[in-house]
Amino acid sequence: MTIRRAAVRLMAPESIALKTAVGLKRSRCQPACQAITRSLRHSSTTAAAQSPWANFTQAPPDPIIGLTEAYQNDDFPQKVNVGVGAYRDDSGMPFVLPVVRQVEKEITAEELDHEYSGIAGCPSFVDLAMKFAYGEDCVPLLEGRIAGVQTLSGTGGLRVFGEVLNSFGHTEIHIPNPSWGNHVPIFRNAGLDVKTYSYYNKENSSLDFEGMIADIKNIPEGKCILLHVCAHNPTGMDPQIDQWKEISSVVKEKKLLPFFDCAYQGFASGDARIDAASLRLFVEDGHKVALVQSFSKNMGLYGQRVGALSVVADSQEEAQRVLSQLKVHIRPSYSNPPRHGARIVQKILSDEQKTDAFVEQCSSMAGRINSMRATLKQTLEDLGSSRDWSHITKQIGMFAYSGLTKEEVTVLREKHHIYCTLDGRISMAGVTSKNVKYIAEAIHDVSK
Ligand code: PLA
Repeated sequence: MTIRRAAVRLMAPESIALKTAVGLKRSRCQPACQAITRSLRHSSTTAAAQSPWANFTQAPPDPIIGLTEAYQNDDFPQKVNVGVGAYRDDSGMPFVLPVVRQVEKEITAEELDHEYSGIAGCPSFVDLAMKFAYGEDCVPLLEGRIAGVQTLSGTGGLRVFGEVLNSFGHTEIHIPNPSWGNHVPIFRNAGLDVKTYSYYNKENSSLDFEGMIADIKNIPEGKCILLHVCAHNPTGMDPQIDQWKEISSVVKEKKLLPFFDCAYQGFASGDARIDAASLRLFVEDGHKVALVQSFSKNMGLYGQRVGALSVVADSQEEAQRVLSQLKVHIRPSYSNPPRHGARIVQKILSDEQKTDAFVEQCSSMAGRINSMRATLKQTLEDLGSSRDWSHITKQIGMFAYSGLTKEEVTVLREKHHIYCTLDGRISMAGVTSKNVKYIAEAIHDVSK
């Protein structure tokens, strides 16, 4: 249905008129009308033959965002969207953090202008975002040797740094298997070859730590490795702190470049202030890391596209050179980032009370997700499911990596109108006390 709608949207006005004309009942279609139809058919054929887009094939829908489109076109009353990782309250509605509402009012009252940002965005936002991730006592931050820019959320930061890597001689990047689906096209479009290292053991629904270490040891020296700071998407399995120490020492041994993606700070432990432990450990170990941060999920600012990219350098002077290169890539890409979302984050993180309120509100989102994990698992057990669902509550963050097969996911979608990604990832953020029973019954039905 999505494809059909998209096709109509793309149709030239004359072909829509043609469709309408040929759709009229034969009895009402007088000779004059038939003549119009003939002429329209002729002109649309000519137009199609001349169209510069004639060889544009229909692309498949995006594996994640495409689900939202399919969900929106579904009229089944009990339909459920557990595709995209966007938080919903217990009534299934998008949630705006009260502290975000509060600062938005303050921003409106200030009657600010809409001048361009600098290429690197709002400097005070970038400073606060970096403090939030690296911690206030981070030595490279205190020494002024971290280059940072505001980005078009996490996705934009990943793309910019992918391009920068590519222009400085990197030909490949190593990401976990599995990883967020969009990592592959982002880095490929930035000109990098995307390779994977082991991360997850499907047999026991756990982190494959041994496989991970073995594969990292096999990455050629000097290559870039992408690591998820916390609440790994899609598996919900993170290394423990001792395991991070081991990863850090192997990464150092192989002189790899660690590139951290931080999209869920606050959704792992529930405390946004301590969720960046992996990143902080790497920085303490002396790695010259790069980091991409997103405020989409933890501050619920999805559509505002607010994030940051930062790079730890050896010296202030080196950080300045790195910064200049980041700007060189941003300027021809989108010139400079939008202001509103950055103003919101800046106002929250520059005020202790507001930061506390944010941490608490983020923690309550994480708490609701956890309670839904427990209810989903319990309901599946109560229904008599013979499968082991213990991983649902072992996993953390926004997603349950359910273990459902592609075929089961397809039935879930077609028979039960429940939309999750084909790899069986369920966005727990879309599970509520009202739909959890329906979801559990449907999962039980497809997995019997
Ligand atoms: N990195 C990871 C690991 C992510 O999961 C996501 C978003 C991003 C970066 C980028 O988010 P941003 O650009 O909004 O900051 N992943 C979502 C949404 C939540 C998506 O696919 O775009 C997901 O459903 O996986």
